[in-house]
Amino acid sequence: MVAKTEEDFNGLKEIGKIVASIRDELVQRTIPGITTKELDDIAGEFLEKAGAVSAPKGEYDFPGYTCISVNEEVAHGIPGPRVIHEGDLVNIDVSGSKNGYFADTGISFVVGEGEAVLTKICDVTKKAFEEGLKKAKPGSKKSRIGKAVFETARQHGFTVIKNLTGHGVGRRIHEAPDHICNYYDPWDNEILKEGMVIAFEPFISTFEEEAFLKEDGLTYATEKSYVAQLEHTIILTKNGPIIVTL
Ligand code: M2C
Ligand code: CO
Ligand code: CO
Repeated sequence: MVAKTEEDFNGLKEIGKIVASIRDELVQRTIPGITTKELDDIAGEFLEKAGAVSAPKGEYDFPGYTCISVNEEVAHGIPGPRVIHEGDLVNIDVSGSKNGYFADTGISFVVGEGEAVLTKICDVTKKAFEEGLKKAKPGSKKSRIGKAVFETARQHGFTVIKNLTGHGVGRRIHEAPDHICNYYDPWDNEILKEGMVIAFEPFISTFEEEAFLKEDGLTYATEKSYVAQLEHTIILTKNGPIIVTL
């Protein structure tokens, strides 16, 4: 969507704050021994208390309030009996709606002490997010965001997952612009607009560049690569980006 009114800004900020606080709560509670279903149930309670609706459930009938992806899983991990262990790479992605406004946020992190490469990939993902964000300006080409993400990944010896992208958000969970690529697409001539609302989500990978769908038809995974994601919902303005999911 393109946010124009005070109501738009306030609506987006309200749902942004809700999903961000649930994301942070789940990260805090991700300790060895907990299952992904237990974490998701907590998210369900918090969403209800806040008067918000899970976007995966509400929009796609996804079997979870949130998407929780562990190790080889990259995105759309289905909450279930999987037990979290020390050293796991976990991604928690929380998206929801309230009063007709949607926000989307996610983060990858290592549970306790893990392999050094896991911490590195999470740090590089944050860096790639920051570099991409610098290019997220009204009047600029959308493709500049992906260029910055890809270059940052390469500088640190990593690459990106090319078939998972950011997207427009606001009145729906996924809306125009459909793809905010994490690499440079020379054919993408779209210009970012004042007030445009985007979910920017770099997926940084150790080497594979394509995630495949598991047999469940929902979960994206890689064969052998580690992948980290960081996602925020952002309103683009001439005075700088407003990150509603901080
Ligand atoms: O938009 C995402 O960040 C998720 C979608 C949840 S709906 C099942 N919040 C996403 C993740 C991976 C690929 C595309 N989109
Ligand atoms: Co998301
Ligand atoms: Co998203």
